[in-house]
Amino acid sequence: MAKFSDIKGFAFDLDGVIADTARFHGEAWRQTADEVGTTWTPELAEGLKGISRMASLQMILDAGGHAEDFSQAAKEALAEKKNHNYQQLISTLTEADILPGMKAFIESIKAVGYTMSVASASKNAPMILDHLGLTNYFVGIVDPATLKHGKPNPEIFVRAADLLNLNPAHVIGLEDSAAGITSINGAGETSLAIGQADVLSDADLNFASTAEITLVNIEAKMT
Ligand code: B16
Ligand code: MG
Repeated sequence: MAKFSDIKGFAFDLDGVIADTARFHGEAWRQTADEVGTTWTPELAEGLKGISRMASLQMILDAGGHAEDFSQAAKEALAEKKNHNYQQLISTLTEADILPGMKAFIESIKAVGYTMSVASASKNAPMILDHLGLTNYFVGIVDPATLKHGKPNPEIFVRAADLLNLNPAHVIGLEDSAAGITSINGAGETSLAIGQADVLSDADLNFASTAEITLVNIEAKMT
């Protein structure tokens, strides 16, 4: 693991790290699972975190043994419907939906002079950051439409370090998903996980909730 004094920037996942939107993705995918006849389980819900829209749909179809039941056009229609339902759920997001402690953490990073970028698999990320009033804190947002591979591939966190103009060794990546932690580790960044330590055991640093994330607490875990 890097030393805290080596750190110069932060690459943030969005859903489940900055905003409490992971539950809205879950709610919308649960409707899709019901529609296609796949049983919704906590394990399926957890495994979908950080996974791109079409790959998530495929996981839901596979979980119910329905991989062969839908044409490509029918799959695209299901994904479109899920996104419509999801956008309805997030349409009322405001600054109050920033996860506990994250606004203060982002402000403290800015005050110290570190840079920040966003590494979200979500095509809705720019709109969500706008709703939350956070867009201007970040030097850039990786556009997931330009990626060859989604999480757990390292590509998105490598690109997030590029946006910061930093070697990944100088970056901490923050994630709430197992796929995202694998992506950060593969990119050569320090991985900071938010959530259950047993599910996210590959992370360099584990925090149970966003409320505990401060520069002081990160430094303490890195020394
Ligand atoms: P969209 P993150 C991910 O965002 C979500 O965790 C995942 O549930 C979602 O399927 C994916 O974005 C794609 O989102 O359908 O809005 O493009 O956690 O990487 O910020
Ligand atoms: Mg996430």
